[in-house]
Amino acid sequence: MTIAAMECMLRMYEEHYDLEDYQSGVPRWCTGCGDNAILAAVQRLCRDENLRPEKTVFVSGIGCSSRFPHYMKTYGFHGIHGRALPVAEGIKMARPDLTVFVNTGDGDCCSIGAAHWIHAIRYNMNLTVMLHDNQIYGLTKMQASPTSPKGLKSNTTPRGAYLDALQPLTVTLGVQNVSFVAQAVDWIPEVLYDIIMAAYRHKGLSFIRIIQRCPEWLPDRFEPWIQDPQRVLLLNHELGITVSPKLAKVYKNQEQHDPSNLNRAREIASDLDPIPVGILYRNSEIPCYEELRNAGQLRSTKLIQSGLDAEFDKFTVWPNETVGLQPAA
Ligand SMILES: Cc1ncc(C[n+]2csc(CCOP(=O)(O)OP(=O)(O)O)c2C)c(N)n1
Ligand code: SF4
Ligand SMILES: [Mg+2]
Repeated sequence: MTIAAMECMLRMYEEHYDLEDYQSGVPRWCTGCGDNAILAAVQRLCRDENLRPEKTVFVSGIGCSSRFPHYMKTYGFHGIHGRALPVAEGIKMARPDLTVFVNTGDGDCCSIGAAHWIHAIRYNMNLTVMLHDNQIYGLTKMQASPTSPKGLKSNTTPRGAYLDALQPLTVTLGVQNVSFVAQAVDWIPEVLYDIIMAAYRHKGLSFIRIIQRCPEWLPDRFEPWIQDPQRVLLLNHELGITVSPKLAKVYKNQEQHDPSNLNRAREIASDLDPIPVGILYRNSEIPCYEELRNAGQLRSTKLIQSGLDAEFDKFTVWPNETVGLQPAA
């Protein structure tokens, strides 16, 4: 074998990643927490797409779900409550060559971070956003979130939540420049994986609302839907996701939904029961903000270096030239 062939084989070997190459630490989530299923699907995706760990970033806010970057052996930023999206946008703006994922909770995204969420949809940067929606503040021990169902008793709503829940899908589908909206549930891992994969491959901001179980604070919340597959509406389409025949036998309630149909997507999103699962909307024609601003140009190493030098030089205390050097005594 020639040296060139050996080098080529070595590179192929080095550039092949296994699941362990993306796994970091032991997740501290509760047993049965839906975040575990989301993590498993994402690690599988990274392995299957052979994502280079040093070119991949996970950004989160604060919450149980926002611990996500700790469990990925990639770059990560466990950020500030509600600010996952602007941090991710900053990263993508400076380094459009990186693959950037965002993990955010229903409190993080739809409460304190709601303004960032709306503007991120409009900016349509090439990010994969996973909303871990357990309909409760998990980390801080059971306060109502905007997506908590009406009547839910929690530590902040002891008489039951007064308002109808905010619907993340209808909100997202109403924003200018929306380009990808999907819904998944943590208890159908095959579809969860397919949806995250489709979102990752979409160019533009892909928003996935993942209905996520929190057995600690809302133990039976989704049990009626888990026990009755008829209460899940699978969106099956060649332009969306196609479900396996095995799964189709269990989840018989299906709709052939063309994800380019925005009006139908909005109607589907408004029907809460059965829970729609699949890709509601996809439009690859919407321009990404980072391309409009950077015109696809990566900043050169030299440019980055000179920018950093300029920043550091701001704090330099220069010797007073008028004093000059005193001759040694
Ligand atoms: C500025 C600020 N306000 C409030 C908090 C307290 N806090 C931490 S996590 C959290 C809510 C988390 O809920 P969610 O985003 O739904 O995540 P989950 O824990 O359910 O995954 C709150 C209110 C904080 N850390 N920072
Ligand atoms: S409190 Fe709920 S959301 Fe947090 S780790 Fe436990 S089950 Fe998951
Ligand atoms: Mg939550």
